[in-house]
Amino acid sequence: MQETLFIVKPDGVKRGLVGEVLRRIERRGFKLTRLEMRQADKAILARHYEDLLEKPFYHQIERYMMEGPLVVGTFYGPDAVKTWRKTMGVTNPAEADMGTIRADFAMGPDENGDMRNVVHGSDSVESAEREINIWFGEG
Ligand code: DAT
Ligand code: MG
Repeated sequence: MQETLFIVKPDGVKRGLVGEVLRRIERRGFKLTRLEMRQADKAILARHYEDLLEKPFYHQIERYMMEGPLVVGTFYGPDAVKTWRKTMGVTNPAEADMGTIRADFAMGPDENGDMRNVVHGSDSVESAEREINIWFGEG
């Protein structure tokens, strides 16, 4: 069993896709363990996306992820991390396989270059542990 962290990003919340995302988690048989609506700030994003801080597009990630409330949660089940990454599709929705969340509900970078891809998922068991601690840990 594994636990992973997912986020319905601000575009997903704004577009009413929270239920759709939760449906895909639950109907697969995964068990939700945490669920919260939050407003991200620069500090939590800097921890969450610490690997991307030096990227030229980091300011776009900040703007996108802070433009409204997001929904962050965790679920567990067999191979949860990899299965969720497959369910989301690859980072750029324009390149994601049909049937994935990112392909079904997004179209790729917008006119500002923001990669509006609706959802997040931890990319490894280690990242999941790290991210769960960032969003739901003590400090
Ligand atoms: P993923 O979310 O698939 O794990 P990532 O960790 O490489 O992808 O990047 C995190 C987020 O940063 C991604 O969901 C959207 C944004 N992003 C990635 N590459 C980008 C780019 N070239 N331009 C703008 N935003 C980008
Ligand atoms: Mg990532």
